[in-house]
Amino acid sequence: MKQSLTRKLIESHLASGKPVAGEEIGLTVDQALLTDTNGTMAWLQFEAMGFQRVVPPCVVTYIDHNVYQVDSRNSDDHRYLQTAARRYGAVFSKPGNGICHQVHLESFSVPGQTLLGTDSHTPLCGAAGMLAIGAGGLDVAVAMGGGPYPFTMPEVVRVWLTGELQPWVTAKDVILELLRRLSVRGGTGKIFEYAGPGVAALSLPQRMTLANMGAELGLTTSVFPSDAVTRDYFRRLHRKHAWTSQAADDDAQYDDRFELDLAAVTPLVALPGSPDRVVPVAEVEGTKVEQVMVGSCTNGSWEDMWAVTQVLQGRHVHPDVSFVLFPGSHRILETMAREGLLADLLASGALISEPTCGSCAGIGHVPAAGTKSLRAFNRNFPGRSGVKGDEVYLASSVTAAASALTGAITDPRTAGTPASLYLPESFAASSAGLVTPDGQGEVIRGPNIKAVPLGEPVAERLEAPVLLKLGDKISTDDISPAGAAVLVFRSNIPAIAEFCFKYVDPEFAARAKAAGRGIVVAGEVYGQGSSREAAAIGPMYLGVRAVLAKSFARIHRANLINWGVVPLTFDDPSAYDALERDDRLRLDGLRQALAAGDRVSILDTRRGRRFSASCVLTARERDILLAGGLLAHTSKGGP
Ligand code: MIC
Ligand code: SF4
Repeated sequence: MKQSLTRKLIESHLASGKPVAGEEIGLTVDQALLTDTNGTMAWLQFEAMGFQRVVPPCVVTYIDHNVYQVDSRNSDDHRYLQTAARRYGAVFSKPGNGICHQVHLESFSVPGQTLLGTDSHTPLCGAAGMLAIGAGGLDVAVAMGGGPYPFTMPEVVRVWLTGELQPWVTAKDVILELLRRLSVRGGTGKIFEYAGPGVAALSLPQRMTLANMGAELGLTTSVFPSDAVTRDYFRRLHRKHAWTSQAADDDAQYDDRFELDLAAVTPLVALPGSPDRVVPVAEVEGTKVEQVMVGSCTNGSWEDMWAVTQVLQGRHVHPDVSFVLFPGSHRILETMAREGLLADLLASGALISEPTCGSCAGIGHVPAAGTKSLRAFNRNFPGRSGVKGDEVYLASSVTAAASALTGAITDPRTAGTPASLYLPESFAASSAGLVTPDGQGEVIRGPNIKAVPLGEPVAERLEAPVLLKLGDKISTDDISPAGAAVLVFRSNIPAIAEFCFKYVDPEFAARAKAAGRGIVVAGEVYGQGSSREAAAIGPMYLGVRAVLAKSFARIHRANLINWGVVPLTFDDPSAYDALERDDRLRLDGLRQALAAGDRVSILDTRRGRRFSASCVLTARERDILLAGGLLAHTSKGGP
């Protein structure tokens, strides 16, 4: 059978199962990537499972989110991560060396290999012909110990690109166009494989933007061929040796396919609240913005920094605007210095940050209350910028730069004729930010590192109140917020649990603790967005034993199971309408039903109504869930 590239990558790494859409498969992991948010827990879990050394040939642990050492807590985590990496055999990427995805592509990506990361934007490396998937920390910890990564085989969709991008239109506009058409649910259970003549016209950073922000569509990942464009970029990165050609067979089979004409895409903007509230820039043109940011793992490439410089050169940032650039990596920042971009940017009044996630995760540059921020980032879930009621618009880096000059959202096509892309011959840079391990030293746990809690085995019968009733599209940012004050507690579950649903309902943590056991009710795609495990462990720690939703996002559902929280789906979505906060639900025979694969019967004791919900589990998931999560399961002798 003629094969898609995705299928080739999966079949060459298949550890178990049949790669049939909807069936669980296990994938051998060649590379793993950890951050300083989910990564700390992943290392603690790796240790708790008794592993002595990482098995995959390439494991890299990054300090990129919680970089600022405003007090000793982040530094505690950094020291733990650095000493654990050294001891157990992982490369350590120092604070300020760059955002994990950008650095990983530049320094470690290998076309044809698999990558598992603790971060939802791990698919960025799919731009270089890898199969790169984001997962919860526990799944990555198991993979670091040599275990395969279990997941449901997605449908493989061919996205056939034709045409070429028009001047001032970028890959960011293309992914916004896909979000406009398909919504944040549109990629659920799917992998997008890009193909067609339009791919050859996309630079590697443009492919990175598309692969990266496929996470916002809910895709398992995105895959690009590794071709002459990839090879040329690898040469400039001095990594020609790592390049191989990766391509689908002609006439390969796909589960679905659609076409997109790049020439028809225009500059777009996502309105505050969700990356899929997309409109043409003309609809919001003139909206005053007080803050403009360019960077993140979506728009922190050389190409973004260069394009912004072209727009700003010889002009000044508007007096009412704070304009900040976050280069994606130290290598890019160093190249910007060598190639003379920095002087022009500084002269125009731009602020240059260290290469970190920075304000993308709500760390620093929090907008003033009641003001608008325009960001060439990837997410604008409510409150993510660090302030309740924020108004964050998403756009391309050139739309952002044009708007920084005027102080209002501006169509970049007003900026004249763009220069054609300049790529430096060499992205040579110092490798001082990457520390290779020697298997030595003690692992140091400072006072901010707390023990990993264990889940409880699922009870035969659960009786508990509805602690919260939520609507559709609840993101992990809603469940466990981003922001400096919260992220600092990523290795301290008792402390981070206090922030659960803080912006949605500040009384949630107190109410959950008082109830002892609780259930959360929600609508569609519960847990979309970040892979953050704290959004499963925090509620579990507060006593949440089940989430009853219309549907779940992939990574969050896996995280709930890994921590022993039952993800139940309404059999009849109209049962959702009848439920209210504080209803008391009784789930008789819950354990029995999960074990037998039966529907779960639920009695709303306050109203005397009965309805049913399902939790379709693979045998592996069922064993883990019933045991109270993966750690509880492994400590009982499970895999
Ligand atoms: C995000 O963009 O939301 C984060 C912060 O990078 C998260 C990771 C985390 O919360 O640890 C993600 O995307 O998975
Ligand atoms: Fe960092 Fe933002 Fe990318 Fe998450 S989305 S990895 S916070 S830059």
